[in-house]
Amino acid sequence: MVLGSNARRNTGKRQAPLRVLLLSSPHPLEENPLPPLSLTYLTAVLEAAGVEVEILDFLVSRYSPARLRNVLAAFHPQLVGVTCVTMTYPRAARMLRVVKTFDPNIITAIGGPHVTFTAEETLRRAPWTDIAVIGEGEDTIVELARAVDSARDAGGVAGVAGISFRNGDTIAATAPRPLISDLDRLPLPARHRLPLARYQALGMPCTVVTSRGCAYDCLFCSANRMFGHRVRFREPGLVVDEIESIRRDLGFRRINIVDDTFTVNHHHAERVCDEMLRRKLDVDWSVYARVDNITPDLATLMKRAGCNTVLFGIESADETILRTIRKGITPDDMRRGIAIATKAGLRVYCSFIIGLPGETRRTIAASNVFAGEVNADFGAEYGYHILAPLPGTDLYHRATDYSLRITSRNWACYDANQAITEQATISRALAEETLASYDELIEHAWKDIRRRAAAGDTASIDRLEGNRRQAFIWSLLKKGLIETAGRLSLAVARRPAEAEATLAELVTRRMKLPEDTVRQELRMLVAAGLIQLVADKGGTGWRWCRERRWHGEYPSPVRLAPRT
Ligand code: B12
Ligand code: SF4
Repeated sequence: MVLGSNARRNTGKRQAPLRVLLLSSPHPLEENPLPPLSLTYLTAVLEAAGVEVEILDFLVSRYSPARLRNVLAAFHPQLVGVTCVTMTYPRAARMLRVVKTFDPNIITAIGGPHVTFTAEETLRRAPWTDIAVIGEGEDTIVELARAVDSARDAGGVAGVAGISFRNGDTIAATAPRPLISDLDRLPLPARHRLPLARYQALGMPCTVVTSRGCAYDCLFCSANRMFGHRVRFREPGLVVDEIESIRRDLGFRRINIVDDTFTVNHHHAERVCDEMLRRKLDVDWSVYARVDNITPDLATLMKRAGCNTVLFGIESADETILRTIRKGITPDDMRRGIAIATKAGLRVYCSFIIGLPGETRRTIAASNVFAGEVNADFGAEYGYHILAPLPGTDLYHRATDYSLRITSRNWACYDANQAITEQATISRALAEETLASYDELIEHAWKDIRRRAAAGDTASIDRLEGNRRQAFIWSLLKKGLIETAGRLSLAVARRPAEAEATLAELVTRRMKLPEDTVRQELRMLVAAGLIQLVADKGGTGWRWCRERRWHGEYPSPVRLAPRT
């Protein structure tokens, strides 16, 4: 198709605003669905430009092509954009195919850290995708929306920097989009457009970014190619305004600061902490950090300001591997960093990667020993992933230089839980065995928790409860049960106790769980203000609170009888 054929001509009459639908691509609960910042930043800039935007967040709702089609039919977007990472790319691409099949005139766009480095391949392999957005998307999406709104032909998007696009039978790329030099000019993320009650029911924290970019250059990571080598910082006062509003207006008590390395610039990190302390914010927060740039003073300040968890990328305990991957740290640095953080009272989580270049049975054993030691000495927790050479990283583009053979090009397998590389020193089977033995350790730990819970240990009971509750909520979300089982007749909806009992009965049947458990869980959701009884044009019944009606499944709006 020719881009822009869906464009509206300037007829001199005032036109309705352009409509853009933004989609997230689903991933499993084990990958921790967090409120997607990408879509909320994109929504905020589009809204500021006068565009009508809806987010359909499939991270925490049931995906089906029919559901997507229902929303397309109801909202009539002219532009649909989807965000994804490598492992979710195949699903994201299939979603855009549904969109294009539904209406070939809708312009389809895809963005995120995967397509940034595979733009041409993406357009070639998924002919129903019109535009791949490269790098930061805020300025690009606004210009794209304007181009779609007014262009007569492909020439409209050809002037938008930072994209690859389909131009007839060929694929063209425009000039690179410069990084946003002043992040403070961006509006605050439009989180109110997300179905936040669902994330809250799952017990997830809210995401915030205080800087973009990474000053390091690890072999397996694309951070600096995505967001720049020079870290760009937001004004701490504005960051804390945002956190304060997340706490006060949205009700999150936990924040995940998702900067690549929060501790890289002490002056910035200290100003964020000082401002949080000054405002006495009642929030718990976590960060990603490096062992070589955390100091006792900074760790103590972070702890005082509410930070409770630091995640360190340890990757390997073998010095040769650490040098090969350009991590720039040694096992001594790791011990020191972990000791500093735990001494300050921070919970430490160490992340390892199995299968890095040069990995052998011996280096895996060294990492295991190191993990065991820091766990015993400092109580540091740890976890393993298997190497997934992601597009945009040196390891992906120069795999053979590192004697690595990439064995799968199926992006869905790039979840870092399965071996997709081989090298002479380590077989795929060994990498997977290592992960399996780690999984066994986790299973042992859970057995232990169950045993202690049975003996009456309250912390263990709480942990088990939390886990069970999360699984219950995930099932509610992914089966779309509140949306479907929650529909009630107006008469029942007007009697809250009966409405709750009816919902519990239907959910019990669909989930095959004891009715008491279901009643108790639903009671908690009602009490916490996460689900509520609603009667409006969309129908009557239970809904997740504070969400746009697109998230529900209300295909045929009901006309409400006047109240008697
Ligand atoms: C928070 C985070 C997570 C969270 C949750 C992600 C979420 N749902 O928000 C958790 C911890 C669960 C997580 C998990 C994983 N993550 Co992660 N994560 C991040 C992190 C630290 C921040 C993401 C973020 O919010 N960034 C800020 C926003 C504003 O940036 P953005 O999402 O890139 O969006 C911008 C552009 O990409 C673009 N854009 C994005 N989408 C679209 C769509 C359209 C239409 C347009 C126009 C533009 C556009 O515009 C946006 C605004 O500028 C990033 C690193 C980073 N600094 O981004 C890694 C990162 C995204 N994660 C990564 C990876 C590998 C994973 C895992 C696979 C890890 C694993 N299992 O080993 C899983 C996959 C889970 C999944 N399917 O998402 C990689 C992805 C690389 C890749 N090629 O896919 C990253 C980039 C880290 C890295 N440097 O390697 N992650
Ligand atoms: S692994 Fe961490 S420190 Fe290394 S380049 Fe990526 S974000 Fe930066």
